Amino acid sequence: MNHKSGFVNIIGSPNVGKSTLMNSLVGEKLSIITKKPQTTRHRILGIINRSNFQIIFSDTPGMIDPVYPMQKIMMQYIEKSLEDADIILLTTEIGKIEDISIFNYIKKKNKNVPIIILINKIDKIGSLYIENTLYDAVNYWHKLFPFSEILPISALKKMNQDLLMNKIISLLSEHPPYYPKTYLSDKSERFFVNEIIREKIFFLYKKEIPYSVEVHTKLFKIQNAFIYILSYIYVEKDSQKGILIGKKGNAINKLKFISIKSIEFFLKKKIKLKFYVKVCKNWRYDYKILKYFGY
Ligand SMILES: Nc1nc2c(ncn2[C@@H]2O[C@H](COP(=O)(O)OP(=O)(O)OP(=O)(O)O)[C@@H](O)[C@H]2O)c(=O)[nH]1
Ligand SMILES: [Mg+2]
Repeated sequence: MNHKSGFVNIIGSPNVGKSTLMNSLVGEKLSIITKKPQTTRHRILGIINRSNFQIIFSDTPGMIDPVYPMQKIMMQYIEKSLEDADIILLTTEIGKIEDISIFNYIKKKNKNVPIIILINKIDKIGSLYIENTLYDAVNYWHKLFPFSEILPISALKKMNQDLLMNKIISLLSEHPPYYPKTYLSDKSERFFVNEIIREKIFFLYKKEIPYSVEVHTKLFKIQNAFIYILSYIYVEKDSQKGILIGKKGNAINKLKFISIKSIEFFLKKKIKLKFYVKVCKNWRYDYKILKYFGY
């Protein structure tokens, strides 16, 4: 057979660079990336297919103590990822003080699956003004996970990426591919459109707006040279609707402009994009609505 395959699940606190890492490993921009925490809300698969192996990476939301139903569902994705992993890439970032309870939880849940500790963002070391930063971090992680390999990386600058890939391949078991060899992800084009628009909302709007927004693409129709896309943008309050649209529609026009560029780049096709902004009160707290949104 000589074919390896397995699930390599990326887990860690918010904002440590999990999505950046998955995109970099897969070589495609599948997950959205922003400077703000709690960007990723779903489990997103990114698949590498080669003749002799298939690696199924999972990007997951950042681990937090969940407060409202959407966050509770996000944490269920992590729980599932801990359960079905063949390898766990436990990701942290240099200089970060982590919440130990999270790691005790991972240890408790882990069923003897190899954990590789990734200390990300080591490209920042020079600018952190902390002596022995990396040395201290490795020591710290070694005490917490004495049987785990620890690898300093930079997802952004692709530092130690080959080393990581070789390590992953060496740990994978022989298995036929789990997915057809042409698959890149488990998510639909509509999902990626929603995510790209959400990324632009994180980029353009401040404070609670990005966290109060959900994007739901209702129409995705290929016709002649174009894809016609209608996306609903849901906010939680009337006041947020006003902010999203902006004076004379300035803000939403800007959002549309930058969204079109990115969606066309992703789909490699010209699109016609239309937005509807709707108020959906407290959607983050309503399990029925969350289900409708695909959570
Ligand atoms: N300097 C540096 N920045 C990085 C690196 N990796 C990620 N970042 C930055 O860290 C921020 C968060 O990156 P993400 O990939 O969105 O982090 P995440 O862990 O997926 O975040 P959540 O989805 O919110 O849990 C972004 O501004 C990235 O550009 C790295 O290796 N070096
Ligand atoms: Mg992410």
